Amino acid sequence: MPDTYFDLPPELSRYGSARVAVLPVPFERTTSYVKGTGRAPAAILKASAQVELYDEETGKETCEVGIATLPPVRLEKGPIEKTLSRVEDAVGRIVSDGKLPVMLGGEHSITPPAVKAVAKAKPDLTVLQFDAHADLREEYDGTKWSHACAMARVLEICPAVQVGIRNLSAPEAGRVAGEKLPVFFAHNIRGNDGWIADVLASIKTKDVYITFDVDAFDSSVMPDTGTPEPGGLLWYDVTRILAAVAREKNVVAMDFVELLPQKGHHASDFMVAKLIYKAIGYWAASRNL
Ligand SMILES: [Mn+2]
Repeated sequence: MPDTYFDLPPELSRYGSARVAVLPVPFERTTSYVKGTGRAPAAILKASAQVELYDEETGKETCEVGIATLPPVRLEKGPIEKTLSRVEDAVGRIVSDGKLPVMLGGEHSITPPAVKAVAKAKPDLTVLQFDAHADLREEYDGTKWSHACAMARVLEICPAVQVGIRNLSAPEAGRVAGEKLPVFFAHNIRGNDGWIADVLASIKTKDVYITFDVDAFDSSVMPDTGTPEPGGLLWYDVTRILAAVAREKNVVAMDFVELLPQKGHHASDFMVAKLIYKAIGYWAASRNL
C-alpha cells in the first residue's frame, strides 16, 4: 500500500508546500443498501499509485502542484454529529491554510459539514452535485444526517445545482418543482449538446464546491457503489463538465463519495482515483499552476 495518494515522493506530498490536501474520511453509518463504502479511501489510495502522473489533456504532471495526504478523519462512536463536526474542523483547517480540500468518502453524509466549513470562508458558494439521487429527503431512517438527506442539509447552507439525477421520491420531486431547484435529470442530458453550458449558466456564484457521488456514473461503468442506478453519466460526460467548471468557475473544494470497493473489481477503484487526479489537473490548469 502506498503512503500517499498517487504514491508521490515527499517533495511533492509535503503538506506545507502542497496546494492540494486529500482528506480521507472512511465514514459509513447510514448506508441503506449494500455496505462497504468505508473501505473506499484505502482502495482509492491503493489504486492511485497506478495513475499516470502526466495528464495528456493539460500537458502537465498534475502532481507538481503538490498533493498532500492527510491522516484519515477520526471516526467517533455515539451520535453521528460528533464525527461530522470532526469533518468540519478538518476541512476548515485545509481551507484556512489556503489549500484545495479534496475529501474522499465514505458515505455522502460527510458533505454537509465540509460545505459548512468551506462556506464560512467562501460565503458566496454553490454546491455542484453529481449524483443519481437527489438526496433531498428531510429525514431518512430516523436521522436528518443520513446520506439520503445530504443535499437537504446543504441547501440550508448555500444553493446547489444537481446533475445526473434519476432517482428521487415524490416529495423530493415536489420540492424540486415547487422551489424550481436547478436539477439536471439524466434523461435530459443524453442527446442534449448544450447541457454543460446550461449547467454552468445555472451556477450563479463564482465559487463552486463539487460533490461527486460516484453513482452519478452509469451503473454499467460504475457498478461498485452502494446504490447503483442505470441511465447515468459516462467518463467523457464527466471529464468534460469538470474541465468546463474548472475553467469558468472558481473551484474551492471537492469531494468524491460512495465508492464501494469489491474484490476483483479494481477497475472501479482505479476509475475514481483517476477521476480525482483529472479533477485536480483541471483545477491546476485553470490557475496556470
Ligand atoms: Mn447517490
